[in-house]
Amino acid sequence: MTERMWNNHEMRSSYDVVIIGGGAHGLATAYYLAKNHGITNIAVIEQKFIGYGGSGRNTAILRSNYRTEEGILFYDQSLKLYEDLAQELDYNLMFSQQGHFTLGHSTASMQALTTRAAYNRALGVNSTILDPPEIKKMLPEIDISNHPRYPIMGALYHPPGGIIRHDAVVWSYARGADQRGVHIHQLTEVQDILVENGEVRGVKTNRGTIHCKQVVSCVAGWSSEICKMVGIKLPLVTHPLQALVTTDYKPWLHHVVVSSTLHIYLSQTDRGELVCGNGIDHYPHYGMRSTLGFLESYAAHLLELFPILHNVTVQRQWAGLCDMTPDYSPIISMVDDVDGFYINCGWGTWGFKGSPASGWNTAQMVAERKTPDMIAAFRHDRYVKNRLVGEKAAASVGN
Ligand code: PYC
Repeated sequence: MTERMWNNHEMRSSYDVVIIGGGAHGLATAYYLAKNHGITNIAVIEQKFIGYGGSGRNTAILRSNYRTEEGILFYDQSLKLYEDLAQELDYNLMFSQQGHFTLGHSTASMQALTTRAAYNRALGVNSTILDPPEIKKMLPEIDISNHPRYPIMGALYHPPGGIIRHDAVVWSYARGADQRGVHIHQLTEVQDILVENGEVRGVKTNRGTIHCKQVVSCVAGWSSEICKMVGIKLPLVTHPLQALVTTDYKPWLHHVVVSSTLHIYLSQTDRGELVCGNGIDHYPHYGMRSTLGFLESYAAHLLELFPILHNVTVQRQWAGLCDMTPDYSPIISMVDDVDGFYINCGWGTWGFKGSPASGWNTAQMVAERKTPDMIAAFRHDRYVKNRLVGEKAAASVGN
């Protein structure tokens, strides 16, 4: 009989910590709480099934070539945790540090990419600028001629960037947490968060009330709804982001390629499929349906970069939700007015790549009841204190 990766448990009437959201952030937080801090009386509650949200819908791209010191150091920690994750969790995560190109098609974007390369290198992250012939050497199928509407002027090349199998990351964090005693409750929907005298007392769910003194919200696109339950208003706007996957082809693309001007990114998995994604849809929405408009515009833009793809077959397309913050940096924060409530959200279009560092630091914050230095800049009240951490320039695509 196939061994189950995690177990079903009766829901206890109380836990030390309840984590809302069974995606990579929630599960990584549970795993590191158990592994790093010995806190195991934890419930992870998920309204659908684990990995149903952004963790199962992203395009599995990893990188740390951000723009701000805070962002670069945080995503560098995340990438380093990813480097050891398959070994640590004893699971084949199909991790491939194949290198990541961000193409520049204008003088302004080349200036922005050059600044990022310099900031990255100053903080020990490997990034460099390549000219079109150097790009062509590594991506022989790319069109570097003057024929496309936006000819390629250069690229930010980031060798440690790459891809991983996203669902395997979710499953293996779930298994690692389960093995350490964490309970994972799927199909469990939060209806309210109980607070008395400014302190968390529990979570009301469709399966009964759980008493606890600490609650962590890791629900990405649904964060505004959960935070409303404890009276916190966040400057988040939720947008869909669409992606697609083709049928499988002989390996020909050996690096991740991103063009912010053309609003596209793509990579090829070890199974041969091309995984392709877009910027966010321009309307705030909670819908997760993909559209024909996306498919048409994506195909047109993709063919400008790679004309050889005129015959590919799309296998599937989908959408996920992105919880966008005004400065494009996440919110990982304690809340002064609600003791025991922690927010982990605002991941925008790059939550998946941040999940190990997010889990690591959120776990530390919960265990020590104080904010680790690594995430001190990501407090929720930075928007009213005018301490933004502007990462828009590091977005893969112009959102
Ligand atoms: O920021 O690397 C990124 C990214 C990939 C897909 C969406 N965003």
